[in-house]
Amino acid sequence: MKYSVTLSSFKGIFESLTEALPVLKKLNYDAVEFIGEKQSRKDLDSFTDILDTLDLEVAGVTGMWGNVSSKACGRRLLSLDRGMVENAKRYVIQCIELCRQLGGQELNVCLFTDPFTSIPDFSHRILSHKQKLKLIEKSIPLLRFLSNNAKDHGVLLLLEPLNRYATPYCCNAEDAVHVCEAVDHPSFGILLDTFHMNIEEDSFSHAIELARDFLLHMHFADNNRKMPGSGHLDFSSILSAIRKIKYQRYISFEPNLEQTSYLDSLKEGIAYIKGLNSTVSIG
Ligand SMILES: [Mn+2]
Repeated sequence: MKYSVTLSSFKGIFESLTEALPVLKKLNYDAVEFIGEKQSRKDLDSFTDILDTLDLEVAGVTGMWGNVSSKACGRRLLSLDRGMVENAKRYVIQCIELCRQLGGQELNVCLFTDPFTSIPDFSHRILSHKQKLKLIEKSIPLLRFLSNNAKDHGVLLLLEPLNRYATPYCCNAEDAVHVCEAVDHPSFGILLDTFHMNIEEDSFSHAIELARDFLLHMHFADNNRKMPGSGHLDFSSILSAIRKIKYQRYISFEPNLEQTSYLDSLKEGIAYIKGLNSTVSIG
């Protein structure tokens, strides 16, 4: 198992992303997930130079979707406005290119639509599951097109189910598997995130088992979006389930970090997961 951290977690902590790299190396992380936003050639070059010096890998690129920024709000793969979909398509293509340049393996996509059609469905009772699937299914040809682009660049495109408070479209492993089967492309798979799973899945192990043929990346955060061990998620059962399906790809931590405590959180979080992983039983 290899361990990575999303660089988006350091927002507000460091002025430059490169400052996080020696810290992560010192704490024995293997890799980082780069932020899916445009970078200057100069910044990218200095970033890759430091990675090489420290012998750190790039796991992939974290797609910036939804309300994380004003730009991200306009990336709507499920929009009814073709211009908006084009915008999201261009964004994915740029991130695939960025991922290739950095030697990363994967980019996550999340499914958002327009605010006027997406009445905040925080209860999952406003729109029926059938209505949601119908809109999601419209994106299949585009997802297949983007998977071809990803394949040409040696990158995997991974669908990440989010919880209902982010988007009501594709919130669990079952919906993601449905999309994967329809897209039917070797470069298209699934990313499961324990924070979102905690809200949407009936059971961690059932969801992991369900997604087993497509599961190519994982985001780890506790129920409070902090590092594992800071909340009450049962990471032994999560690790046990991913060992059972012989998942051997990255565990990428995606916590909210604070200026005053990020060092201890990163140190304790990885120690906690490594400790559980060495004692957990399979199954
Ligand atoms: Mn995530």
